[in-house]
Amino acid sequence: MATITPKNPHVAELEVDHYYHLGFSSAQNLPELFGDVRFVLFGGSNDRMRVIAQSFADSFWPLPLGQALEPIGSTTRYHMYKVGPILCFAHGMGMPTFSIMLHETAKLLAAAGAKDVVMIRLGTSGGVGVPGGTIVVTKDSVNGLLEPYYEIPILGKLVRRPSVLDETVSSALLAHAERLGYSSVLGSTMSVDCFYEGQGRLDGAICHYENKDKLEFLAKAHEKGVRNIEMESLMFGAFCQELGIRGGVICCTLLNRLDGDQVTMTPEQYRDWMASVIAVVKGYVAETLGLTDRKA
Ligand code: R2B
Ligand code: URA
Repeated sequence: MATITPKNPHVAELEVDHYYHLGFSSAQNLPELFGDVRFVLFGGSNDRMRVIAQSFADSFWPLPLGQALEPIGSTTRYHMYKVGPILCFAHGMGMPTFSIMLHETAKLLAAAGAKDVVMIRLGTSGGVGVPGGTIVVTKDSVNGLLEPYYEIPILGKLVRRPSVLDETVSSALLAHAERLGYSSVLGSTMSVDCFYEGQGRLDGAICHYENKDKLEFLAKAHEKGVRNIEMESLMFGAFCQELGIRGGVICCTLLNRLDGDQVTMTPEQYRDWMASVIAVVKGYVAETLGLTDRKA
């Protein structure tokens, strides 16, 4: 049974470690509060993570009559829910905000002594050569130059870290998606901090290239195995890999970027596509923890 081990000797020297953005600290009884955590599910929006947390509660850990799900800790920056041994977090958009949350969550779970934790990002993305509604499980992530590493300037030096997701998690997610009959694919994900120019869109407020330039780039990305584009998996994969945390990324595509840039699916399509991602992750969690889905 493996616990998370931060690679930072300085943390042990802190009398109290304040997980400032989460609204918890090591002065609390973290083993009691979080020692049982086995899965951490991350997604972009507060609303979506509430829906996901509620869905896990309904299936596996029904709330006592009359009680409602409430976010825990500080809600200033992120909403976090705990349902049984599952933490559901909304990480916002882009790698910088998500990175803060990951550092603090990893330290908190390490201090809590949580064991064999699997972290999964459930998200949305733009498909590359696959239609809207496809499930893409990320094998590895590349940056906006299609290079296979996450780059971060640290103390004046550019540090590069590879971003390969855990093979056992990825293959289990893909197997569950296939078992449920969803159109799904394992592929590389391009991950950037900009939704518009960084993703080669023609519909931002600034664009100094033409449609043919965009299509040439996307064709090159596709040739290199990229099947979707989003804004977090590169940093997430690199973080998990660096700390030896088993991490997975599963996204639905909202559109095929070879056909356009505007996101125009209907609310019903969005709901159904996200529901398929949730169903896959639920299947995986149920299988891992030996649970029966009361709603299935
Ligand atoms: C997917 O969707 C968001 C942008 O709309 C972003 O968080 C991402 O990765
Ligand atoms: N999220 C992204 O980052 N890009 C898309 O095209 C759709 C969702």
